[in-house]
Order: sequence, then C-alpha cells, then structure tokens
Amino acid sequence: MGPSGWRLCALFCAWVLSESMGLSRRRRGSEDDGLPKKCSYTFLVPEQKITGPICASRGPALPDKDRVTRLDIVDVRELLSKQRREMDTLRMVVDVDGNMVSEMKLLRKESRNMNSRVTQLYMQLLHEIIRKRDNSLEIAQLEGRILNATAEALRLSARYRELEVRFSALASVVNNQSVLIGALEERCLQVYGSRRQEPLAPPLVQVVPENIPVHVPRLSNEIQRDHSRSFPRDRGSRAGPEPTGSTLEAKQPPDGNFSSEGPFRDCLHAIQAGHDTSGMYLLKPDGTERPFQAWCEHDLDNGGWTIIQRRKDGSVNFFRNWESYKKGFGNIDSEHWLGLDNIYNLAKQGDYKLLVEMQDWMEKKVYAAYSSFHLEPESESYRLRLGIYQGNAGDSLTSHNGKQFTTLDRDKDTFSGNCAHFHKGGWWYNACGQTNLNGVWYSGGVYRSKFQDGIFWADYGGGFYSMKTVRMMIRPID
Ligand SMILES: [Ca+2]
Repeated sequence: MGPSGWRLCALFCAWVLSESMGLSRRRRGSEDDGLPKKCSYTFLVPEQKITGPICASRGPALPDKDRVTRLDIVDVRELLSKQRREMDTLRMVVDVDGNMVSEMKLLRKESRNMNSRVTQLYMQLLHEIIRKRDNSLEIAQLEGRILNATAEALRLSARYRELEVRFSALASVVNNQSVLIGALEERCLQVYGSRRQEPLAPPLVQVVPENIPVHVPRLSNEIQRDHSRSFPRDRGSRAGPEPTGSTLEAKQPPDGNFSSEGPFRDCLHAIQAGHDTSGMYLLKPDGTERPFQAWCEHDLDNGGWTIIQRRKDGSVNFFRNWESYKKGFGNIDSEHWLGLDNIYNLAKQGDYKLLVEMQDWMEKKVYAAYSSFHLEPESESYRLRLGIYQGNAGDSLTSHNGKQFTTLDRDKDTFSGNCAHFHKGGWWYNACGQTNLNGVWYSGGVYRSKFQDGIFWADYGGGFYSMKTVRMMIRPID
C-alpha cells in the first residue's frame, strides 16, 4: 500500500471515529434538548499529492451520492493501474518508434548515399557513351583517310604502270630513232656521194632490261659540266669525247686522306696493319718494283677493298689508248682507272674477288659480286677471269669473262670493228657486250646516242641508261 492509500485509510478511520462520536453527541443532544441535531462531515481527497494536513470543511454536508466509498478508491486504484499500464505500453511504443526513427534516419542516409552513387555512375556512363561516340567518329575519320589513301595509292599505281608503259614506248622510240638516224646518214652519204667509209656498228644490247630503275629520270644527253673541264676541245654533240693518250699523272695527294705508312701488299694488308680509315695508301704488290697509290675502302663490308676503277662525276675522260689503260689515269680520290698492270700485279698475289658497286640517278645502289677475279698478263692482253656472280644488279659481266682488253689502238674484241671506238672506252669487250663501265659519263640516266657509249650495265637499266656512280674493287677471298 502506497502513501496515498495510508492517507485514505487514516481518513476513513477518522471518519469512523467521528461518526461514533457524533452519534454519542447526538444522543446526548437529544437527551439534552429533546431534539435530534444533524451533523455532517466532508472529506476532501485532493487529486494532487497531499503534503500538508488534511482540512475538513465544516460547510454543509455533501449528499451521499458524492461521498467517496471504498469501492471508489478501488476503482481509482484500478484506473490508476490501468493508466500506468497504458503509460508503460505507450512508453514501449515510444521506444519502438524511436528505434524506427533511427532506422529511418539510417535508411534515409543510405538512400542519399545510393542516390549520390547512382548519380556518379550515371555521369560515368554518360562520359563513357560520349567517349565511345568520339572514338566512333575518329574511327570513321580514320577509315575515311585509309580509303582516301588507298584510292590515292591505286591511282598512283595506275599512273606508275602508265608511266612504265610510256617509258618502254619511249625507249623503243629512242632505239628506233638511233637506228633510223644511222640509216638516214648512210642514205645521205649514198645520195650525195660523200662516201666516207663508216665502220659497221656493233649490235645494240637490250634497251628495256628486266630491271628498270625506279622513277626513270628525264631523258638526257648532257655530259656534266665537270666533264668540260677535262675535255677542253669541242667534242661535238654525238661523237662524245675525243680519245686521249695521257696517262695517270703522279700528283701530290691531299694530306687528309693519305697515309704515309706502307707500302702495303694491298688494302687488306693495310687494314690488317691497323690502318682502318678509308683513303689513299701506297701499295706495292709482291714481285713489283715501283709502289703506286690506290684508294682503300675500309667502310664497306669489313674493309680491305682496293678500288681499281671509279666513276662519279664525269671529271675524267676514259676514252684513252692502250698505254694509258695499262698505266692507269685519273685522280685517286676521284674518278680514276688504277691501271691494268697494277690490277694484274695485285690480283696475282692470291685469290681475289671482285665487287662492282653502282648507283643510279635515283640514288639507288645495286651491286654485282664475283667469287673470283684475276687478269692474265699483258702478253694475253690482260684477259679477264671471273668467278660466279652474286648480287642484285643482274649479271652483265659474265659474258665478258675470258675476253681480252681492247682499247682504241689495240683491238682484241671478237667484233669485226673496234668496240672501244663505239663504246668510247677500253674494256674487256666481247662483240661488244652487255656492259662497259668505262664509257661516257652521261648526266641524268637515260641518254640518246647513236651508239651505246654510256656507263651502262644492260641488266640494270639497259644499254641507254648511264649509271651515276660506279666503283670496281677487289679484295682477297676470306
Ligand atoms: Ca674487233
């Protein structure tokens, strides 16, 4: 029982006591006055907590229906208890609601995070789509360019084939014109009675070979300006240079490219002695008395190559006599012929091989190598002895193998006339042959001439294509 219960109990006891006292007083009053006297008591049950004394009113008595009974107290207690339970229930509900609110907050937070993530993913997807679209555009552009380039390549290819056909036609025309000019000249001589006896010209070698230099340069009949320095006399337009008999002059070589060491047996000997710079060296082959100068090429194929012939700018006249070809002529650091005697003495020292390096007017280099090389002595007119061909220029020299050397003044070829006369240079002619690297240095490649007197290698460029540079070199076989 709580304090309020005790208080209600005390009030109830007080009320019972006062009732009994009032009853006795009323008895005494009625006994005293003869009249019954009424008395009433009022109990106040405050709703709030009672902290002070309980006041009883002395006012008029409450009717019976307003009086607090024990049942009322019980009802109040039950009501209080019920309200307390409801309060507990509500408290529990509130607690549950609080948890739900927290969960809701968490869910809201997660929802916000999810929204951010979804937005981020959406933006990434958007960027990806844009990027892919850009890539697609680039690919489309590239495809367009490739198509354009392919079309251009096809067009150029067709153009190239067309030019090739035209070149073939022009080469044929040149050939026919040369033949026609010859026939007309002969006819003129017959008609006008000026019967100068012309030697029978050798047959022309093939004009359109297997290997046509790429991008055939312009048709030219010029001899480079440097040529004029070497040939002060008027050469005439088609006659080419006049023959000369001068031999190789002993000149003081420039200091930069000359080695004072030596003499060496050959250029391989020089490089083996530690001289690995390309330049002029003094050579003296075994069994010879007088040393001579030669150009050693050490920057090609492990070096040790002795240059025996070189053409590069037309600065030297190669239309020379026997003595000149025997002794050699030209400038060692430029165009020159080393001399049949020197070449013979070098190559008889052992087993040598030959390399012919050529460059056309589009700067393309080709070569022809022969597995062995030597010359027979002068009594055999320096007959050429060659081994097996290997290279990418075509084999135009094997047909000259076993042939003697012919110059303007010493005809050793198998043709009825003198091949050196038609080809404007000394060479190991057959009748007359597939190549002459000692001919006239024509500028521009294709040239027009009555005879094939350029620096030609028939298997590369044909008989009317004059090479720009040529080097003939020998080296002992490895
Ligand atoms: Ca002959």
